[in-house]
Amino acid sequence: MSPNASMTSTAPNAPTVQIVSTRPFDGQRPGTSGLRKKVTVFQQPHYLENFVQALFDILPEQVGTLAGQTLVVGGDGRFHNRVAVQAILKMAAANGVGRVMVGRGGLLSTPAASAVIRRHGAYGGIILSASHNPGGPDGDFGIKYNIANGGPAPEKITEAIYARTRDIAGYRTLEGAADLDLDRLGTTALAGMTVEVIDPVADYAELMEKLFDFDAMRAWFARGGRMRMDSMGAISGPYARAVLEGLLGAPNGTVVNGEPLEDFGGHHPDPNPAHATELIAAMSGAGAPDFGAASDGDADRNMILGRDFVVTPSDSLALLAAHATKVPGYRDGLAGIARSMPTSQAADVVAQALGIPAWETPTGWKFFGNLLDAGRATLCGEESYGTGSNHVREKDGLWAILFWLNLLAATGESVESLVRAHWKRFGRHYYSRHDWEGIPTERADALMAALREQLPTLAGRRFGALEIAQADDFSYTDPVDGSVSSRQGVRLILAGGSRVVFRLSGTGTEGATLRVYLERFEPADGDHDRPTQDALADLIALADTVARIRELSGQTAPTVIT
Ligand code: VG1
Ligand code: CO
Repeated sequence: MSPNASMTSTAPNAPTVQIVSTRPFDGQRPGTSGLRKKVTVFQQPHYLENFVQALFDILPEQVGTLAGQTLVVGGDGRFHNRVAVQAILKMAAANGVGRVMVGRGGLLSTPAASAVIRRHGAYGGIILSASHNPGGPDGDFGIKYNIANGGPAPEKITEAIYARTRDIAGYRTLEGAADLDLDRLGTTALAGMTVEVIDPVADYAELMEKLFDFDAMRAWFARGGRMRMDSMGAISGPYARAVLEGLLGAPNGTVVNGEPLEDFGGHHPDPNPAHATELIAAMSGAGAPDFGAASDGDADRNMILGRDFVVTPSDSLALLAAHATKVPGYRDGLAGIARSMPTSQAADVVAQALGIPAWETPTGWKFFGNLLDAGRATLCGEESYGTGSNHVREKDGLWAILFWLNLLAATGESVESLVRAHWKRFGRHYYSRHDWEGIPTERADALMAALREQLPTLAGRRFGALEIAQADDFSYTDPVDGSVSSRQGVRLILAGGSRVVFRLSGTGTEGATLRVYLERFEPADGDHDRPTQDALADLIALADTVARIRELSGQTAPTVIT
């Protein structure tokens, strides 16, 4: 396919708008969080451009005219980030965008992009990231669109983009425009559009200062509190250094792997016990720091650790909610707590104690936007190491880490003692997720189909001491706009409240990943000291019996257990 250019403007020596003819690519449907593919897929001529033009084409009808509006653009700095940013800038100018605010070097963490969109009243933003997926020339790349509230576009918009990618025939870009220098702060013009290169950290750091007690956290470090923040070679590095080592006076070296690298140093920038092994090792033993934390490729995920102690994300959400009023930004209490369906019910127990609503949404941050905008929820969380609040419309890794640090400083407690006290008060939700990665797509689809077929017959069935009370495919009706999202995961709810949930990942780029979520409640006066996999053993066996995972996947064990 050769670009067939036609000039629509002819000023000499100035960039001119060019319409490049193109043909649709298959498979440009955004998943849980935008369009994610191998870098090599994005490197095909016109691939990124088609998707971006589809976005620009549908926005006027879905949201309102783009002409003269401000867009925010930035990414997590992975391989292909710079190329993509330059292409998007030219396309934005050719599509009549008034101004683009872009982070220096083309960088913006996902939560910082959300903060910038909100603070500057932008029309929306384009975020370049494949988040926790590996990077580099053979790794993954991704693109997603966020709306004016700073949050991921709802399904109505992502589906409209996808529909447009199916019949796209051309895209608008500039001919004769040199790449812009994105490494210097300041304002330049690009064919009538203003490009403002902004400090990617400034707005975000100011927002954190408004929410947390920086004096108390400074005092915690001054008293000798020791922390290790592992940025995993990704974009949280500059943010964490500026806030922790800069504003809070933590010793230099508190942030490790703090230089954002195009390939994350070859690591998988996914902060969980399976991938953050270096941090787990550093946090074990008597000489370990008091507080450990990590964040993912685009800095929206968080992992929290104490000395020899790892906090489960579902517990983290519940604990932050229970202690929220100790933190300045949440002093007046919470309007509600929202969690994705597979996330444990620990947060619901806290919501009940606080007398506030507990919301259960499908997987993916886009489903929290309406609840936050409507003031019905203040804190949100997912089991996948994502926690956030109404301060932005994305999950926010460093925010969650600062929230914990603020609690350590305010209470003088350790991470472990806070969690153990939480279990003593509310009970413990033993929780684990088993991922079966790289299943051939047809096999994974067949497994889910077989599971769905059984649903009508499962309620009332017994498996040893376990009895299935309810079995369904989760469907969500948004309480604010009434939109319905169905087939969001198969749930087996057992008598007594234990759960097993099955769904296929919507962020992978190779084959299919089956996620099996396992949860069992142990009351406040029960045994909170069992190894998690032991405590869940009967549920793990039940999951395999009902879904025939080994048989239908062709694999003998999960590839990742968190
Ligand atoms: C995963 C997680 C989900 C999260 C999504 C994006 O999606 O399970 O909770 O919202 O990633 O997070 P899936 O469809 O693969 O299960 V990120 O930090 O990758 O933007
Ligand atoms: Co992420």
